[in-house]
Amino acid sequence: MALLTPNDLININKQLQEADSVVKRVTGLDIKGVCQSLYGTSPSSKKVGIVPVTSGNGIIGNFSASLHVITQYFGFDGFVTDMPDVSGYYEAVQNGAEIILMADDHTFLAHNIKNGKMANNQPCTGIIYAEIASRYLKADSKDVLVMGLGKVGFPGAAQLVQKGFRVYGYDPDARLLKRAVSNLGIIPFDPANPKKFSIIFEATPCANTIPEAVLSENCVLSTPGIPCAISEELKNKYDVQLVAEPLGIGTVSMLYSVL
Ligand code: NAD
Ligand code: 2YH
Repeated sequence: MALLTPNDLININKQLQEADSVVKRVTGLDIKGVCQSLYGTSPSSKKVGIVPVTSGNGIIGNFSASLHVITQYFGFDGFVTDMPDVSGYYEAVQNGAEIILMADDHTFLAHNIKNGKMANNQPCTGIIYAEIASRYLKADSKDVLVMGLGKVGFPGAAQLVQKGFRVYGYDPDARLLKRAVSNLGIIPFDPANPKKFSIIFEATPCANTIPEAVLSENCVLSTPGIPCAISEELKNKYDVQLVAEPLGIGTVSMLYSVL
């Protein structure tokens, strides 16, 4: 399981603003607009308690502070508890939190304690990045390439299938590729026999996963994967519309999904 580092989260507000402007250019909507349309909900400044968690590898510098910035950026009333763990949870509820955000090394959850709805970061991240990709205004066909069919990639691929896209998928893990073919009906993508795409969704923990042969001029690459799936050189060569941000887009997807 890849963990975020404090470096990934430097100046999250600027990273969010930049991501928002690419999302607007790609889809015609900002990130909030995509969430609203995807989940049919809107925030009305809900109180969100952010609870630092010390278990496993412990607290990640910038993590809770970044969640605070993200909640404010998207119009929620976020606050970070002074205490971590169980005491922090108690403090959040005592201070009127309606939604709790907390993460250990394996699970990052949002729990709306008023209506009981709960969200997991991985599927929510896959779904929103796939949704953004699916809304590309200049797409030249309904063909989409999905690279990585794990905990984030599979739900994203499912979202694209459900929206009627012709989904080509690849994962070097043959079991995961087979699962996506049989459960979702995706078309296995053979890197040795590539074709070009105007929409690509990537969710892997590896760099340079996008071969040059699949890139079309001005294609959209929507990717939560860390590190980035494409080199700066290829991005510039093909004028790729890159949607990539380390925490905020996935988090706001979780929040809208529990309203
Ligand atoms: P995972 O391990 O469940 O899945 C990753 C998959 O990528 C694996 O199945 C692996 O076989 C596959 N893969 C590896 N190399 C590949 C390649 N060259 N081509 C195609 N597939 C390849 O991981 P996950 O939980 O799905 O997370 C994926 C990435 O998304 C990680 O980098 C994680 O840190 C990141 N992530 C980012 C956010 C965010 O908000 N930006 C949120 C959640 C996860
Ligand atoms: O980054 C993570 C894990 N990869 C799980 C998220 C799933 N994408 N967890 C963050 C841990 C945060 C830490 N416990 C803290 O600072 O509270």
